[in-house]
Amino acid sequence: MRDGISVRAGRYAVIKRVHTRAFSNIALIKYWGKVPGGDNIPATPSISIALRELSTETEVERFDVGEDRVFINGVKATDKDTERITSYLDMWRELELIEGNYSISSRANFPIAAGLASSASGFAALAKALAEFSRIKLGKRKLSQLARRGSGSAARSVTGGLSAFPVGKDPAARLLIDARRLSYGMVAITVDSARKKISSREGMEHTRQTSPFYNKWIKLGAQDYKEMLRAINLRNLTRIGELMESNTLAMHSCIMSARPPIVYWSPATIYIIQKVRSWRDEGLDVYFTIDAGANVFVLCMKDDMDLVASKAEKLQGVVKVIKSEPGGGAEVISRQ
Ligand code: 2P0
Repeated sequence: MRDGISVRAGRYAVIKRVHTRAFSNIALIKYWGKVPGGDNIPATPSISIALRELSTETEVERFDVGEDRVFINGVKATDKDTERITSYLDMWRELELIEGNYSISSRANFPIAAGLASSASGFAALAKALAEFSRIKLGKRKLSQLARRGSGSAARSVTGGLSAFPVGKDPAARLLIDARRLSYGMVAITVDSARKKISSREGMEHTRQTSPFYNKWIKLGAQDYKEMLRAINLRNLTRIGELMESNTLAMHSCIMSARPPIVYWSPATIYIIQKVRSWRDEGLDVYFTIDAGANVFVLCMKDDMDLVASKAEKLQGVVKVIKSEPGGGAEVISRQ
């Protein structure tokens, strides 16, 4: 037979090892909160830029006997991480997309679980690799949906560039502007690369259950998303940046208002926020955003990244500064 599925089925039997890469992404409009009882469905729509300098490479090898094995940055993963990844493989097996067991080896070129979006690039790279073993050819939309089941933000790393991730029944991210056509970049200013104490997943559930401002945040997220789409259409960096900052602060206010509160920031976070504002007062077009961690990301024109990085490197409490142009979607590096 020559239909797509049987051609794919033939290939499925021969693929043994796949090597993929996906870029991390940082949201301009944040996802924080899930629809209860859903298949990891965000309660807020989000918009992000993938970052070329922050990537995860994943090698996946298939075995017909034995158990799944998981390695992160060259060492055997913790029980918690192994359980999260094997449950994710179970989902693919239950959907009858893949068979057998797998050895997963994932390497990030940046600190994991420290507010640098490691689960986004990690699950996008993994989903991209598993798709190569799938008996059915999976399009980008389906792949983004499957990546989302592993980690919400991973849906956006499948598409890369500037991507929008709406809410809905089984949402997927879609590419708004290709990485090569974007004139903006980001400078990551890391102040604390320790693994965060409360994961995003735990933090968002705690916020949903206890913050008196959670419902307001959900409404605001939807409004900010629409407004950001308009600002992006107009290529208006000032509007994009101002909205990104407001959305970031609203998300963190909601997180801090949970009971007991969660504070992801460190003193250096506030110090850098103030510095970014002062650089703006001096005429630089720079805007900050912060994920579920203490690190600060600065959105600016690509041409201004060197200047922003040199200013950031001089600040007290800064551990590392990474300049990054936008990155593309998840990709296959090799298959055997
Ligand atoms: C975002 N974050 O939009 C927001 C901003 C962190 C702060 O998406 O539970 O790791 O795996 O779906 O994707 C982090 O949440 O959460 C996140 P799960 P995820 O980038």
